[in-house]
Amino acid sequence: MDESLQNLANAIKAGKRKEARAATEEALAAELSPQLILNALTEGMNDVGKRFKANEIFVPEVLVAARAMQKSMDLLEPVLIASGIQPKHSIVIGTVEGDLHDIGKNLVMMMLKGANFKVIDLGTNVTAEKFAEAVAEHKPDIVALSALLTTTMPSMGSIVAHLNQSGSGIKIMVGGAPITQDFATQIGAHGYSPDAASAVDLAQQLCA
Ligand code: B1M
Repeated sequence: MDESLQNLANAIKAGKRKEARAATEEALAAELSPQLILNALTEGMNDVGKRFKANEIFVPEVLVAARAMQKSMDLLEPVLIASGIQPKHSIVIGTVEGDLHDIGKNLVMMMLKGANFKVIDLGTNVTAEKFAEAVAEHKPDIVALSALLTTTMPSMGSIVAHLNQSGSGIKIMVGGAPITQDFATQIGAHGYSPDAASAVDLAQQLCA
């Protein structure tokens, strides 16, 4: 691997924003293919995801890695668009109606971006109608719902029911601290993941 790409992957793994930016600038100045740069970025975030799953690192480290990834992505995104390299899959994500917690949802979003998903973020307190409108507008592969409160779990159930009844056939994945696989199955979601790294694996499985 080119030295600047190795530096980029390492900077993301270590959560070093300035280094990630500098390595991306270096790789772009050397006219390396945007796809190769994206691969280095993804490799960095994959490693972060694996270590997070293995409890070797924790939320703060993942957040700093995600920020370093974003610094690189800010420079890379226009080049990727100009060169016609598009993410293969897209996801609409949001925290369900009544719920304002978004730290976990944002972490999931950053990991998905790091795995080259196009992510449309609807924010927090998102109603079933807003999710359905976003599905009609963006035609994503997946809708991802986050809930952090036991009191908003019923809201998650209603949104899944609404989307399943809409006839769009959209795949739905759910997560958040009070959510379990049993609950996900019970409300008719297509997948559940306990953390941000597993959310990427699940999204990839649902798109396969
Ligand atoms: Co709130 N809050 N909060 N809160 N808050 C909790 C969740 C709570 C457990 C605290 C407690 O009592 N111990 C409790 C819920 C209890 C319950 O329901 N059983 C609680 C409460 C009660 C409340 C209020 C009702 C308090 C009040 O006003 N009386 C209120 C509700 C507001 C509302 O939403 N309507 C409230 C408000 C807030 C703040 C606004 C102050 C703030 C949120 C700020 C923000 O998000 N921008 C806040 C916070 C920060 C927390 C705690 C402390 C931390 C949550 C967090 O960000 N964790 C939390 C207690 C705790 O967890 N220690 C608490 C870090 C984050 C990375 O983890 O979100 O679990 P998490 O995400 C993980 C996984 O769950 C998973 O991946 C992430 C990373 O691995 N995941 C997904 C999440 N979404 C996923 C989606 C997926 C897949 C995986 O696929 C789609």
